Amino acid sequence: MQNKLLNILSNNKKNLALLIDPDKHTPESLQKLIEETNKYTYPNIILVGGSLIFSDIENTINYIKSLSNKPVYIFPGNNCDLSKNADGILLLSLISGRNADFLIGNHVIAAPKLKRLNIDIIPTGYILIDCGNATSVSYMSNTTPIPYFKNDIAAATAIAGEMLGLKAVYLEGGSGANKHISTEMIAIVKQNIDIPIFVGGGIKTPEAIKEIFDAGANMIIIGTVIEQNPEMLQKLANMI
Ligand code: 1GP
Repeated sequence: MQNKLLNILSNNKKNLALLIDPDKHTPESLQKLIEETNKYTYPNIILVGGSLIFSDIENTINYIKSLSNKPVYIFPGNNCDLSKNADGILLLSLISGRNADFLIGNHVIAAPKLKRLNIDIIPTGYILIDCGNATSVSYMSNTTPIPYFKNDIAAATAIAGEMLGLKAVYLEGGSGANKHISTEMIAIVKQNIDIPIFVGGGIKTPEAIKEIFDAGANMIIIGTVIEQNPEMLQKLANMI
């Protein structure tokens, strides 16, 4: 199980992850969406989570696993979001922020349980970028995102994450962002690090997916556009 996601990332130049927010689905809508996802090679990864979740994340993961063979990774909002039935977890350290709870505090609380779960753990530098609108993740984490045009700060943050031994960085514009992170910023981060780059937040069109992969993303995360428009799945999948 260990390093399963990193193997997938090293074998595929382009990866698309579908983010499922458990609170946004009924069992029926989730079943429909997962069955639709099963028709295509992409998305090749399913993430489950969000900044604040009312539902039981484990039930959602079990349900998805009963319907799909695609790897399911936890995208945790805090140390409550754990499940032994996930394939793994993006262990996010919010390195763009200066809130110790999200840099290391939640990790210390989760670590003993996480060790017992024996799932694939991906130490991920989580970097929030201000894409123009207030986001749940910024509010919930009590951190200030990096300004949209400050490519140098984003690059330096990513370099520091790589130097600290993190295995990937996630450039996050925030769920439902009006615009996605600029391709200039993604390209500059790419020039400066060798670990995989994940990009999410406000990505809505096949054209945006192409531009973001061209800029150097290894994995793109989409959520809101599919919640609002499930038929977009085929168009986005076909772009890859
Ligand atoms: C949010 O990056 C993800 O954490 C996905 O964002 O919902 O805007 O696609 P969207």
